[in-house]
Amino acid sequence: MPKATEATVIASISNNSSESKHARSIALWAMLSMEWPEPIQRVQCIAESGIQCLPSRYIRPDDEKPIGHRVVEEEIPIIDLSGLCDERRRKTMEEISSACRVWGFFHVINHGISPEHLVAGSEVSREFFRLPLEEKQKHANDPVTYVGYGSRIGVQKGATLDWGDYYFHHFLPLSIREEHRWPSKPEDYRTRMKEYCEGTLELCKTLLSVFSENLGLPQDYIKESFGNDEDIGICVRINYYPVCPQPELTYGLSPHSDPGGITVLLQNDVVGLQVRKGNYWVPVRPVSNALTINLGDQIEILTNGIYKSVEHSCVVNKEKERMSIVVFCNPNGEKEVGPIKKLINASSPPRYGQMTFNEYRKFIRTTGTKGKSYVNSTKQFR
Ligand SMILES: O=C(O)CCC(=O)C(=O)O
Ligand SMILES: [Fe+2]
Repeated sequence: MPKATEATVIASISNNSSESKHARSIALWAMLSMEWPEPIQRVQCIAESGIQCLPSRYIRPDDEKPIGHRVVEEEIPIIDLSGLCDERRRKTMEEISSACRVWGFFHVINHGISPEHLVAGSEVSREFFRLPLEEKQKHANDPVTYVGYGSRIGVQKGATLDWGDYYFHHFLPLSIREEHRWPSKPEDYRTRMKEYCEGTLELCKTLLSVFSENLGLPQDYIKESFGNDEDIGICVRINYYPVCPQPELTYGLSPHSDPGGITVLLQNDVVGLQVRKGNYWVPVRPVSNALTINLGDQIEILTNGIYKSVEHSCVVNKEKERMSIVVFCNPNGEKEVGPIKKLINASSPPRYGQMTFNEYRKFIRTTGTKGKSYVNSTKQFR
């Protein structure tokens, strides 16, 4: 297999020929078989050492610093999902349709997951990051599967890093759940997280059927494009953003769109998430007992761009650590995803090519977060 360089990967994402797509695929594979390019340092350890100045590898270039963001205080929609079950159904469906088209981001309340399960999921996640370093290190992850305790996304040597640690693992399909790779402490982590994931799975199924109906498709259409009940993808990423001595110079998570289908976010009460709206950014303020939904690249591709994945980023702060539990609902990794045929016609030709989700997600796992560059690079121009 040819040896990939960072340059070949970067060059191939901005070129759209079929040879280049093939080259991109080979390059991404080759890079993924690598180790992390530099020794991993835990951001939590750096923060707890009491440093006053940010180490240079976390400082973004001037034109990428969050202080360059124009931030506008708007509210993303809050949608009461209990309305789907009574006479408000039509109105609620319309609210979801409008939120998907205008924002790609919305809060949901009365989403079916009890406040107790939200609290339990948050607590076990928080407790994991309170464990001694040696305990967390037992689960250190690698750049091939990403499963475990991690501190970077992407394997580009010398890349500017984000100010955050995370834990990533799968819930579905069962064949890749590998529960022994979930945190073993706190002791009730696995039970609590399973309950939380079961709840989010039901929520995602409901949303996928609403999206289908709103787009004039049979109710199960998008869900079945993700896989059947056993092989749909559900994975968890717990993000931990320690306090930061110079938050104006870095991100907890730099701008990106999520590569998958639907993202369900539970954040603690510290504001940090921002969503891009045109040329400005809107803070996503936590709403009590709500979950925040955002659309990922696979929904943009399946809907042929009718719904768009939306760029977002997280800023950090000097006083308070921030945490989020993110559940990603994705197409099964082996399933080819492309624009849904029923959404294509003469005036709306296919705008994206076909690719399996496993192949697609190699991009972010290789180059790290890069705005919406990958989904844009898969567009077919006619
Ligand atoms: O921490 C957050 O609020 C967002 C996290 C996120 O965007 C992600 O994990 O993809
Ligand atoms: Fe994200």
